[in-house]
Amino acid sequence: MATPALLPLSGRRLPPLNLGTSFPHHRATLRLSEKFILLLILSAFITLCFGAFFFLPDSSKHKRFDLGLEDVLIPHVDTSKGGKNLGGYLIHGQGHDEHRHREEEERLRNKIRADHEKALEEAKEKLKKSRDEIRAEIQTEKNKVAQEMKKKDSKPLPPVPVPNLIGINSEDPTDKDIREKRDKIKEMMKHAWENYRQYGWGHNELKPIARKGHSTNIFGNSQMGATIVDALDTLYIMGLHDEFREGQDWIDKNLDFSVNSEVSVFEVNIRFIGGLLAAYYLSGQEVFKLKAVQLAGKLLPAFNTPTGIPWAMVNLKSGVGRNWGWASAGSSILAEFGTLHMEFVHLSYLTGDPVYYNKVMHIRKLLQKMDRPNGLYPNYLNPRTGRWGQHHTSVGGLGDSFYEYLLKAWLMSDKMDTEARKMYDDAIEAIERHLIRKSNGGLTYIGEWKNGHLERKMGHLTCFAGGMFALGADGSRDDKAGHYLQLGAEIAHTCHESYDRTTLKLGPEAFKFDGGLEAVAVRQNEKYYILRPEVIETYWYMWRFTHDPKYRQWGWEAAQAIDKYCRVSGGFSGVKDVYSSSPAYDDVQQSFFLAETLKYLYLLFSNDDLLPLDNWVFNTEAHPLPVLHLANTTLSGNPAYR
Ligand code: DMJ
Repeated sequence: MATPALLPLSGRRLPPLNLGTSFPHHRATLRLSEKFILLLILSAFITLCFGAFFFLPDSSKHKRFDLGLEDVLIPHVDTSKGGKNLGGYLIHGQGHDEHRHREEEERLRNKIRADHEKALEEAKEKLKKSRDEIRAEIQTEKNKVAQEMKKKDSKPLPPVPVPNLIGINSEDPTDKDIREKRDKIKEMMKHAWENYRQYGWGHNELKPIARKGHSTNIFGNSQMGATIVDALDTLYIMGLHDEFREGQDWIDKNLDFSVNSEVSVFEVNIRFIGGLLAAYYLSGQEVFKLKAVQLAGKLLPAFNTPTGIPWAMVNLKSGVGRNWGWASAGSSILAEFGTLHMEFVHLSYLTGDPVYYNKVMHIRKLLQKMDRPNGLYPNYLNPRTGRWGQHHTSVGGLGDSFYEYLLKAWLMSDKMDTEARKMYDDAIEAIERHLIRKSNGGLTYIGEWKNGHLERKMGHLTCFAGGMFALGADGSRDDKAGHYLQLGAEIAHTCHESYDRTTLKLGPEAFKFDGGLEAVAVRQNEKYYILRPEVIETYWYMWRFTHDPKYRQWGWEAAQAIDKYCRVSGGFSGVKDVYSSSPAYDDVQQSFFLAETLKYLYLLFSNDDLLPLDNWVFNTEAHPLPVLHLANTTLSGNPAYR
């Protein structure tokens, strides 16, 4: 018989019983019954071996307990019994006595038993509770987790020197007529806000006729209270402090950016981050700064493209980005990726984190290196290849605020960022050469460069440029301040004409200078007015720089027309045809109506010391941000950078 040491532990490894080949000389001598008995003994032996194997103690289990469970790690300093001392704990195994081992196992078993019994008791208790009680408990747990997360997110940000905040409050205008006009604008703001609060609270915008919430694809499917955030600073400067606090309270309790929603990076930046930052600077309430920083973190994944030019849209939850389907072969848009600078520089300033600043400076450096056809920036840029898309150039939609932000980057840095100023000067020289023309009737207009020729059409959006030229006049190259102020005045005049030549005295979305037509819309789908601010914005800048009373008069005409034709009992609505005496409503109260249109009107009838332009720079959504003294392309205003 083989010795136990040679026995296989598994039947598979037993050599096949080959009586014929291994033992040939015995074959003849063994009878059938003897063979049978031998077989019987062998199989009994194999069975015994199997049994012995299964009854052996499972050493692997002991090993696991010894190394893995703290329960059997006993504080010990005496290694004399052969155990290893690991930081004051004795690991069992080598040389440990049997008795102690069994005690340990017993103790463990008892513990497991006790744990099971406890869990069983708890489950029984749970079952005794009603559904509602269980639900309430789950909710309490959820709230606890949410609170913890909130605490984590609400870490105070590093302190930075507060910029010079001048002109947050101002005296009432002494002129009674002006005071009354200003009060009327304030009343319009109240009407817009109260109806939004009543019918659209928490939604992005309001449908003033249907009296319910409204949203568009720029906000994805989110309900992020765009109107609340966009309106905050207007409420503040109008002295509507109760309304401001309502908004603050909603933001504090409800504004959550961890939503599975695909939003426009540009729109969220100018309306939300711009709005929150302005509210923070005006009111000093930390919650706005924290929310702005949280939201900015959600936008950062949009910059993960091969070139660092951000996607137009990003999913706030997953961070996945993409571009608009309609934009020239998957391109990003100049006015979108080029309108992040002001807000992102402020974010870096306030947080001491250069990440935001680096993102926008990277965009600037990339644009600086690129060839520009005729010195013009095309509206489309492919974020994968870094090449321009279609060669369309516009100072209106798709291009507009890129130019605005070059100028404002310089102003915002207390005129230290001369690189931005140079880019602005170069750009507007090319624009003047190639896009600005005078009509036969003597109206100065800004056309669009499309497919190798100038389209003689100007958008309502382009009208902001009058204010931009005036704002950039001081500090212009070759001291052409007078020239640019004049250009601003001419654009303001043209845009006023586009209002004055309509039935409602409200401007169309786009107007032509072609075939005998001057400053009027031709196509039906260009005749609408959606409560846009650009013309009134230009009036306000021109008023601040010239104090020519015609700008207040033009602003008042526009305010009256809005109140007459856009006001409904549930708020304010856009109109579909400014040439019709009974126009249909579009049933949308845009958030920029509260952020911009009413703010610029209010400022037009306020004293100049309310948000003076030497100390404040308005982002493209009219959110005022203070001037920061920043050395050229550095953040030296923040000690974190010194
Ligand atoms: C606003 O959201 C901003 O002014 C943006 O720059 C373009 N225009 C809309 C309002 O018309």
